[in-house]
Amino acid sequence: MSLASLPSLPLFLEARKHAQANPDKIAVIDATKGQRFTFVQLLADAAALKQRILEALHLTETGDLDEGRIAYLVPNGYDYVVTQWAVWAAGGVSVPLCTSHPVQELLYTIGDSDPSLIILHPAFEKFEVPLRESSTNSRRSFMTLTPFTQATNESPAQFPEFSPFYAPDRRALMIYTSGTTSNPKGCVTTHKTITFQAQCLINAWKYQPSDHLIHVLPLHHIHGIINGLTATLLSGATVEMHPKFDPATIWSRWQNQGSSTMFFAVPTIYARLVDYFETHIRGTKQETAAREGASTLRLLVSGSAALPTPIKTKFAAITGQTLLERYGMTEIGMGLSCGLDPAQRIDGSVGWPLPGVQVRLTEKETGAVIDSTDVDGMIEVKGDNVFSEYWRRPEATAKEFTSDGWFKTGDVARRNESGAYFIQGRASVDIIKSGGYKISALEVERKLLALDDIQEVAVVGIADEEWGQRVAAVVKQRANTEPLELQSLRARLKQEMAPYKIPTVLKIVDGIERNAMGKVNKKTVAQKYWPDKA
Ligand code: MCA
Ligand code: AMP
Repeated sequence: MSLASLPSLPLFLEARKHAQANPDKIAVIDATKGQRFTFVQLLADAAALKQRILEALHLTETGDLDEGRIAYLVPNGYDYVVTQWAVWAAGGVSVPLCTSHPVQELLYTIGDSDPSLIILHPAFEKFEVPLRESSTNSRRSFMTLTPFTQATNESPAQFPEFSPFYAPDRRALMIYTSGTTSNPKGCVTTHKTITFQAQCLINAWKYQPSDHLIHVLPLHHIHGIINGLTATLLSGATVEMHPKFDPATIWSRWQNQGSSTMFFAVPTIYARLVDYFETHIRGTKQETAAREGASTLRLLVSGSAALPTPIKTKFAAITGQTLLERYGMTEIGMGLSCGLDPAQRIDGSVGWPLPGVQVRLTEKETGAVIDSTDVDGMIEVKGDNVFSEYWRRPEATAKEFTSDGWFKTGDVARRNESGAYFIQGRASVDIIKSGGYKISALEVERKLLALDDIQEVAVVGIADEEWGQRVAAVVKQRANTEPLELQSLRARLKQEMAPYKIPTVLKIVDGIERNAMGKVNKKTVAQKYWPDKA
């Protein structure tokens, strides 16, 4: 079998089917490159890069990474898709690195996932020296990616050969997620899980080959990878990839070119779209075209954090679109969703269990299953959508499952008579959701405590219209240190943490109250300093 063959994974087989039905069918539009890539070219480029990866790792004989991890730092766009598909084609586990992480955090993810190869896109050249050094020290291979370009009529892409499918329970993807412990954990899913997660959404939200997704989400989380990229390509639709979210670009795309049909985003993005419309579009010549363009989209989904009713209402008033809300988590993909039919979108609710996903509520203290309606309980989930393990953390994995195999999400919800779920928040105050990102308060505290001038700290999430929650730090400084200021503190932390984790609110105090056990009660702290936002 040729080294550049593709295993018969459902994703690749479907891509081939779509390409055979329509050889000109575009899989990816790369907004940064200004180029379009067919499904045929995507398969061919993935197969070629697979071969290069195997050669770089001297695996030409076996032709199989055998679940070896490949960490890659590639911007949102066609090169990202090819890299991810090539890793899967080579039988490896894909570890996408976060493009907004400073080097410290990249090195943490690399150290923890222990990849055999790091792939770096030239757009991140500034990281080459530290990442190369880390690979030399730990005998990892290092590769700089040669960006791909659109095939031409003179040298059209050719279908690669296909080889048999390896076992579907092979590990495929590792996404780093924060929990109630201070260090992010690698959440591992298999090909079977990924395919289920994507197919389940295709069935529920009826993705079609005629669909066209404008993709603006980061590609180191489920929302962007599964709902956005994988489900769209599995269904034979086109994904138009932008490097990041920019409200002006989205409004202009909706306004001028009616081709797009789907948009997936977090509530902060919808808040920004509303804001941009009010400040730059309302009352201008573009207003009618912008409203009409947005109103023709087939599907707009909001998730990753609670959607505030005022944002939902304002967006609907502008576009005539009722956002579809759904609930998910890195460990389960998507679990609950409102209906495709707008009549089945209940305000404040994330809907019903998706097909094939089992969801139940249990009592926090006893674990007893709750059958009644309108009672708060812990959400637990079971099904082929659920992850396999936290990488190299068997105890942490076991802790998150009940003895009868349900995954404990840590989210609190209640159900109404129709079985629709209403999220009430998280059981742990140490998990903050800001801009759709999950942040461990303990991780931020640990980074702050590492600074010389900080003696004590409590990090809490406080309510915020734009971000959902903001990361706020209550700090006691060491004696005889210069008064801390937010801006300079943020600047220092930029070396350590992704921008979204860095506190944007700072309160300097003389002491942080503790209980008899010496623990800080975060709820009391938040209420004391931000009574209307706690
Ligand atoms: C960035 N900034 C912030 C935050 N993030 N300030 C307060 N709170 C924040 N959370 C600041 C930066 O420090 C910077 O400030 C300025 O805002 C611009 O930073 P930038 O990184 O450019 O932010 P942005 O582009 O404005 O990003 C906003 C965003 C982004 C587009 C909403 O956060 C985003 O893409 N969020 C999506 C996250 C996501 O996909 N989550 C899914 C995971 P300065 O200039 O002063 O430095 S959850 C999931 O996958 C599950 C399965 C699910 O259910 O979906
Ligand atoms: P993550 O672990 O980063 O994937 O984030 C998952 C968490 O985001 C869930 O456990 C919820 O707390 C939250 N979440 C996801 N979707 C929603 C939603 N529609 N409404 C409220 N919270 C949500």
